[in-house]
Amino acid sequence: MGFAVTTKSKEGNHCLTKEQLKSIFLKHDNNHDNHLSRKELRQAFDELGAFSSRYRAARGLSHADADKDGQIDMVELDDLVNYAYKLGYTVHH
Ligand SMILES: [Ca+2]
Ligand SMILES: [Ca+2]
Repeated sequence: MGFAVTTKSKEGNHCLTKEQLKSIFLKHDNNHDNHLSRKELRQAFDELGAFSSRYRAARGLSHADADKDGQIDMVELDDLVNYAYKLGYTVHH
């Protein structure tokens, strides 16, 4: 992707848009089954620079996994994006 991301909001940084967050999550659907497993979520949060990607993946799952199958499908993804968006991940310019 070519840019560094951080969880800290500093002046001059721009929050990632929901579209950017979504594309980052989708990029980590490594087996292209249109579901994000806990492992794939962790990798996505790693890229976002989460302090604890394990914790964030667990929180994101419990927040967005409506049918409790342990994976985020393309409908649940919007909730996950909203969850991540509120955390305010930023991109350096
Ligand atoms: Ca997957
Ligand atoms: Ca689910």
